[in-house]
Amino acid sequence: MSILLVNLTLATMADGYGLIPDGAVVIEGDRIAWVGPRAELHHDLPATDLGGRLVTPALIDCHSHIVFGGDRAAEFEMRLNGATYEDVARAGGGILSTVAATRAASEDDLLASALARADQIIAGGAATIEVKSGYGLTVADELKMLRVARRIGQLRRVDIRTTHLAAHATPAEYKGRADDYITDVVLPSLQAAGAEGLIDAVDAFCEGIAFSPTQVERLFMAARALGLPVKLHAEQLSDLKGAVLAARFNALSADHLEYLAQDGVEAMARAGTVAVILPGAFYTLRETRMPPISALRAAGVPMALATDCNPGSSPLTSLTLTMNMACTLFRMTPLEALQGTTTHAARALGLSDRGRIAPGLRADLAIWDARHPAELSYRIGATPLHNRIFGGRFDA
Ligand code: DI6
Ligand code: FE
Repeated sequence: MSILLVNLTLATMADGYGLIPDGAVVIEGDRIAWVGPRAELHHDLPATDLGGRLVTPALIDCHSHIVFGGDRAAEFEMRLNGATYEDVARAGGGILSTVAATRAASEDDLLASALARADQIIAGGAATIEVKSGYGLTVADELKMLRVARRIGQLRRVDIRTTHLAAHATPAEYKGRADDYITDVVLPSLQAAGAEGLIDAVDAFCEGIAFSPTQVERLFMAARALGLPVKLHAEQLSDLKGAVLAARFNALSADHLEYLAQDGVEAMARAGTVAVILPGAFYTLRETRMPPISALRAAGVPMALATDCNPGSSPLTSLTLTMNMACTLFRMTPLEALQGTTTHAARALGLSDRGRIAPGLRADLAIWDARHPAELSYRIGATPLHNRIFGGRFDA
């Protein structure tokens, strides 16, 4: 089946926005077959007229935790009454309350709540969502989360990439024994999930309240032995040199990075590790330390943006709001913001078949009620999506 799209402004994301004002796109099957100015196209297919709308690559949410049980509205209220994120975590709340709710939930219940979140991200123009485990913290419950994540991709028109994040927190039964937790749960769940083909990458939370660089290194060695790429929650609350460690393992990405220092920036630049910037967590935690955007820009580190959708630090399901926050809070440009949710997000997932509009790539496109890509970052709280093409087919 072939489709010809005309009367549109294209942002191909080749070399900046790669704008083509009166563009055309030919799709064959689930791939893009031709892209360019309408005037250069000689094709006798019936054309679909997009009314002058903007067409970009479909967005990519390259860092999310959308599978979890319960919610944390009560914690939100606690923090507004003065508790810090660490206070909440040390009081057995925080991540661990979500762990209890996730363990108690059936696969079907987890799926239902995750689908609602996925639907919101998709309705904002996404066609690829990365989903992490990390709220089960037993072998069985981590596998349960990963299976639920994979089922989202079977039930919805979205490509799901799954990441093993058993090294997210130490569960109560291993309090003070994080090394034993890694031995008993993190490494065995990695082996089991790898054997079931349930994971595309391996992640950890490297932080004072989570895992040390030495502990993360054990995990990364195991990932390497399985041939799985790594990524890391690094320098979110302090500078433990997680990004330097991640770069040493050629990580796809290091994420958060508010406390990243120059040595980390340089290590990431050398390794080609993407910086995943998560303004939703910065905003929710009322963080004041900004990720070093200018230093990352100067060093040529590609910057991606993601929702980090999770019940504690970023209950956010809009990628365009994420882009707006990155511009307003971090002074990223609208071009950087769109690269961050397309080209660079694809790279943060190790995917070279999407994130741009070019022949041979997946035909995953977002059609917007907008004329210029800056509008996507400029509007606050709008969902300017008009339609989506996923795998070469329109949503509606
Ligand atoms: N950093 C975060 O901000 C989230 N996880 C992480 O490693 C928080 C997860 C949660 O609070 O549930
Ligand atoms: Fe996260």
